[in-house]
Amino acid sequence: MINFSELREDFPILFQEVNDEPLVYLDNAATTQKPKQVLDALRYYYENDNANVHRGVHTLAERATVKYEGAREKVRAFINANESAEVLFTRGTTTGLNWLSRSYGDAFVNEGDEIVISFMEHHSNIIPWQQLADRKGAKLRYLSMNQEGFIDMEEAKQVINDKTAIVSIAHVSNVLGVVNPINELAKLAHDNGAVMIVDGAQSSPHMKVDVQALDCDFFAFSGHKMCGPTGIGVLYGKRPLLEQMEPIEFGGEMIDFVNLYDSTWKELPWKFEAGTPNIAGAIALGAAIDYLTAVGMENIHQYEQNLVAYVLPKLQSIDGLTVYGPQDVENHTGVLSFNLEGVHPHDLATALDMEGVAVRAGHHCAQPLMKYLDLPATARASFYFYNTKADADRLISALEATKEFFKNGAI
Ligand code: 7TS
Repeated sequence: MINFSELREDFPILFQEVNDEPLVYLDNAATTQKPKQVLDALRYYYENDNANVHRGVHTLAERATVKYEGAREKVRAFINANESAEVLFTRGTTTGLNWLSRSYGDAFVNEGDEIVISFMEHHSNIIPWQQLADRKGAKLRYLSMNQEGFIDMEEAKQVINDKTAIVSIAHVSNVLGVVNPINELAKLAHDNGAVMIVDGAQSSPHMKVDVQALDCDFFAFSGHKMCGPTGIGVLYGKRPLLEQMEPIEFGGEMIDFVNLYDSTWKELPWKFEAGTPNIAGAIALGAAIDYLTAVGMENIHQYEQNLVAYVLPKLQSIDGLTVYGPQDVENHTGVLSFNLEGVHPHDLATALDMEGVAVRAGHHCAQPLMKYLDLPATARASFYFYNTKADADRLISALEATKEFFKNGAI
């Protein structure tokens, strides 16, 4: 049995006061905090092994290379990729999706082809496809969903058709907390000769991801949302697709031979990793994966679902408060967006911050979703495994206090 309240001790940043109150950090969808084990791995690397990878024959270069490639193998196991050559290190989800738009999109999407996304996508999974559609004369199409955020799969069967070249969907929405049916969408994509791309930014930190079981062709995620450092992320792709794709950055590290007027590339995965990579970031991401794996992704998921079961009904019972996304615990992950009647979400987030409770307010980089739901913005509390029921209680009491304050202020 994992004692989750003991895990909290691994996160030094959580033990501080904000506005004279103990911090309650509920902005985990934006970025998560880092355990000592990850911070130690970063420091250890720079104090003991720091060297450039893949070029030196000296001992430190060898050690750095072994650790960097070891981190790639950890990622492979974490997402159950077939081989570590299918794991490309990036800066994060945004970079992975932009690479796909440029590398896969420019080569394989033609005029008149269709690219299918949904109304709930993060801007990172919208703009690269708008740009690709513009470059190629392709058409961008949106899957719609119901009020609770469930994609309309009957409509999806029409929208995804033989014109579709790419389907790119978030595994978990960063606003609605809903889990999307990737398997079914992948089947529709494949039946129509399209590739399935998954934006895994909000799923990889919280649940077991198996890219082979999902049957996606590409899967992008960010280290900083899963206890790793900023500036490191992963793009997974199936080997036959990556083999056919051209790199989008050129320079050192990614070449085999450079002649005067042409060059050849290294094999996978290195042909995509031009320049000195984020070696320390990759190694620290490996440490984050070790940490998460030791806790167990199933345990993390279960623990978070228990927290949602505790907090969702409490939120729903606050008069004047609307929670968006699925209304039942089973379908709602630990991302909870809401509005309190008569209080702008920014004022709400500021009032909660006065009580030491950190939540995000705004459009959450999902402006088309806000438009679709006819909302200017929402407040969002997003939980991770180091949050507790006591944190949930603090959120609820701060919300009650804010409500009272604004009610009385209005009189
Ligand atoms: N996709 C989704 C679903 C996300 O939630 C985010 C970041 C990204 C892509 C981009 O990730 P990045 O690491 O490349 O920036 N989401 C959020 C958020 O909800 N609040 O701040 C960042």
